[in-house]
Amino acid sequence: MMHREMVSVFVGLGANLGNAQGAVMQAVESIGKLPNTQLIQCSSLYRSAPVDATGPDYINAVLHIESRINAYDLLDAFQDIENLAGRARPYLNAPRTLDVDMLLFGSASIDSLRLTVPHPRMRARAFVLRPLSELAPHLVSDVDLRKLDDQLIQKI
Ligand code: PH2
Ligand code: MG
Ligand code: MG
Repeated sequence: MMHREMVSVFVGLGANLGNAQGAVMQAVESIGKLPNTQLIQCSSLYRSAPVDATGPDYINAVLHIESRINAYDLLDAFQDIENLAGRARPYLNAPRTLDVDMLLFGSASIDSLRLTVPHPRMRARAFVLRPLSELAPHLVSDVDLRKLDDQLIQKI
């Protein structure tokens, strides 16, 4: 029988419209119900000022899962979850009810029209690196974190 290997995946969650905290928690629950997928750990929730964007403060978190789903099917599943949360895409970086981003898919480097992994902007964003450093301190250096000290973010 074909049996894909388990891959360690880090997922960025964000929301800044409606019940943002509820949407992030619902996303964790929905991702946990995906087939052939296990929740490993969710970071603390953070409140953060919008970066390269406008609108209300965000609720952000990072989720660690292990999954046998391939990267593109997982991306489809994340987009279904965003759509169920009422995600609209009126313009780039518009305020959103839910954003589910693939940050890391094992050690894979993927650069296609639909998907770029590692996430191209993750190292520039405190709302990704701070929660990621809780789950995987070996993936985030203090130097990386200190460079982002000017970004407003608070653990909640
Ligand atoms: N997501 C963006 C753009 N800016 N800023 C914060 N604080 N949190 C986000 O999740 C976020 C953002 C595009 O996805
Ligand atoms: Mg995003
Ligand atoms: Mg996104």
